Amino acid sequence: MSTTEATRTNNSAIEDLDVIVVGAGFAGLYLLDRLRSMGMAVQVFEAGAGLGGVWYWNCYPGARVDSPGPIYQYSRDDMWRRWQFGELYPSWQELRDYFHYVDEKLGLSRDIRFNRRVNQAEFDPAHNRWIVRSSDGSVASARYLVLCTGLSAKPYVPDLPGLDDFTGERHHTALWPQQGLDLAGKRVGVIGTGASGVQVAQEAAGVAAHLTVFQRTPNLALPMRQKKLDEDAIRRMKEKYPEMFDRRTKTFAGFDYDVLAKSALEVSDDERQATFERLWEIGGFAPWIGSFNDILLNEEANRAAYQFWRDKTLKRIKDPAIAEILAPAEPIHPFGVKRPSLEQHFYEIFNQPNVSLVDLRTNPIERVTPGGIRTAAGEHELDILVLATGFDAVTGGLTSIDIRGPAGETLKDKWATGVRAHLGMAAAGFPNLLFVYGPQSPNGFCNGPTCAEVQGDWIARLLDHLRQGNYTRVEATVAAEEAWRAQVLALADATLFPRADSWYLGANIPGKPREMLSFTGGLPAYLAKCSESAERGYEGFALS
Ligand code: NA7
Repeated sequence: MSTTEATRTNNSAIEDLDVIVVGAGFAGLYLLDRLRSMGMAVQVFEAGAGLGGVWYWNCYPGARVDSPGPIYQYSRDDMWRRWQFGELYPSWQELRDYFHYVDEKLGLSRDIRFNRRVNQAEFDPAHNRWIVRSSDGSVASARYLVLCTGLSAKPYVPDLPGLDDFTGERHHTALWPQQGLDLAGKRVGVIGTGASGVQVAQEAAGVAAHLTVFQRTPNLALPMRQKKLDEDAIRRMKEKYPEMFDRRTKTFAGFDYDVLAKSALEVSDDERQATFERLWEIGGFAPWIGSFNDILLNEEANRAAYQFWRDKTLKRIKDPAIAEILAPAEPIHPFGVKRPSLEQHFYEIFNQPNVSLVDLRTNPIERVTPGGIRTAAGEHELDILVLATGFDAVTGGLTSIDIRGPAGETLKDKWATGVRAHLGMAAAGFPNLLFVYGPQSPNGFCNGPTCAEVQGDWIARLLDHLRQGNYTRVEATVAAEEAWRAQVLALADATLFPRADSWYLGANIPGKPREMLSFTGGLPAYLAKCSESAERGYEGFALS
């Protein structure tokens, strides 16, 4: 008898479901509602105590989404008609309110098991079902396992010497105390200047006795252009929502604007400058993925964008030495090949007397001490140490679950030398396992709710097709996933993305294979591939 059979035989309390969805963020909740309405027995298992996925975990001061609220929500008419965000870029608190609103409307919580972290999943080939074991001791079985763990489910804490010796409060931004932590009057240190570091630094600068920002790589941050949304503004915006939601699937990154159909090098200097200015005034990601079509492909075009960004940024920083660390004359990597953060007053904080910047390139951390951080230039005394050091992104949330296919191979082992995931949604050797925002899908280059809906719909249709045809097993083929991998990597090689050690490439994690983890061909091209497979009877998948 196999272990899975033994588990089924010995555990009479086992829950038998059609589908187990892991994660109660945008993707998991979308699928719960969609599959439930198809009459399937489905439950969501969620590690956190509440809804929202990243918006449950990331509750540090200043945490907010980098997409405008109107586009960062479900497109269903009955979900947005009566809901309104109060700010253009909603905070984590507002996003949690939104999730509660959706829950109230759709009654999702009754099928969600909170505080249940999935630790292990093993495929039982005799019954074509997954046996899923969780942190609360529960064992459940389901025909299909759909992982909606998101891009940022596994926080990364660097192995800094002495880290455990620190006697003050120390928190990773994604594991922030749910009850909050008062930074007022404290000496706060922030390691990392990605989106989380920028956001927490902006808040800390206003209240901390002293804030020390430890920067390894400058963030080429863009103006957020945050604003409050009043009733009138919302009413006007809502008139355009149907059109906006329709456009989401037709643009490169699932937004309501697209890359320009022009090269930065084919226009006059005046036109280029005027375009950069116009996009800068719009703010958000417009200067990044709404800009000329060769910014992320051509070095010269990219350098023009960098120069524009630098000129704008330098004007905001008083001390030229600090300005050179934050916006160096010679870029450390091309513009936009690490995800730019959206900032509100990040550069101005360095003009304040209570804020200092440490350039870790010239002055690296020697060790963390009980009272702070020691660099070659001396000790920085701290009460609170914030680790804004990012994530083992895209794959970390999936490979940290012990997922075993019928041959006993784990997903972690399979991907140890590089990801293979057909259409970014399924892997050969792991039948009946699907993932949303998976590696080699548009993930990091797609607005979250857009991706949740389009991939969720594709998965729902696949499961319906299997049910109609009385199939009990679906699995990506090796040939299909190898071809998909080759395509994803070739697309990325034609861009400037390989030029930075970003999480897009897994290059922020020591020892992780360095390869593009996202499909960079744009959402419309990706969706065309997904539809093509479905129309040809799920080409690239073996159904049995
Ligand atoms: P990011 O964007 O991965 O940023 C992590 C930051 O932490 C980045 O500045 C890193 O510097 C820094 N880091 C990581 N390890 C170290 C060590 N050992 N020493 C010093 N600094 C370090 O994560 P975020 O949480 O800010 O944002 C993640 C995504 O969430 C973001 O892209 C948005 O999609 C929202 P580095 O650049 O590697 O030199």
